[in-house]
Amino acid sequence: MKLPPGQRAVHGFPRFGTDVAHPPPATPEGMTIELAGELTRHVSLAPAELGDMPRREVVAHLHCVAGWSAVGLRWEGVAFPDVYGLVIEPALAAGARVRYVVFVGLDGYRSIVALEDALADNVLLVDTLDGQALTPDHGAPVRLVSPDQYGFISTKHLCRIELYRSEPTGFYHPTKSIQRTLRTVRPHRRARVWLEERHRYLPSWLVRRVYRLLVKLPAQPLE
Ligand SMILES: Nc1nc2c(c(=O)[nH]1)N[C@H]1C(S)=C(S)[C@@H](COP(=O)(O)O)O[C@H]1N2
Ligand SMILES: [Mo]
Repeated sequence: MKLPPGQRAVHGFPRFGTDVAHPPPATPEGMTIELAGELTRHVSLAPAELGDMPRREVVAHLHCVAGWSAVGLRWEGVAFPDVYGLVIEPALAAGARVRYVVFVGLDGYRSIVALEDALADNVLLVDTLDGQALTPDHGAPVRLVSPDQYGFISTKHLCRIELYRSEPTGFYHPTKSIQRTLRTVRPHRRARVWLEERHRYLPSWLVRRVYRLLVKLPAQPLE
């Protein structure tokens, strides 16, 4: 199995978000995914509505920037380009030039994604993993999955999608101490796994070593 540079496959699919120290957030009754920014009207998407949209299946690995990969995950949901075309574009302000999309989770996590990456055809809003409803551990009720980018892009427990013209300055993590670290060791703007775009200013060979020292693999390596 060929993995992107510096990645090791592990057995199974451990929960390995930056949220691993906390229980996953409960889904509020009647929760919807709110859309915001650059829009002319209020738009939201209920998780159940994904069932009525064109469905897609993508089999992919999930690559955490810390160097491990969960392999062969069968995600199902709606392609983000379809959500964009069917739900977002019709509500965009005239002349709106969206260049970044922010995906916010119920735990306050935010990932910042260049529009061109969000519109790749294997990027999905996922509600089903390996044929079962997404579990709380892996992002219930709906998460983003962007297989060609590091896992930190793939926001779990998605509750809000924000559209911006220029790169937003917000940070990824709700926890202050992690925010401080990320202000120095900025996540890469594109985060493409095959190009090993881990962090913005640090060389990947260094980041790789630091992660290997600091972050224990969450499961046994496959090989
Ligand atoms: N809401 C939310 N989404 C998140 C995170 C998080 O802490 N909160 N962590 C990210 C990171 S760093 C990774 S590697 C993946 C891991 O997905 P998993 O927890 O389903 O294994 O989720 C991403 N999405
Ligand atoms: Mo991660």
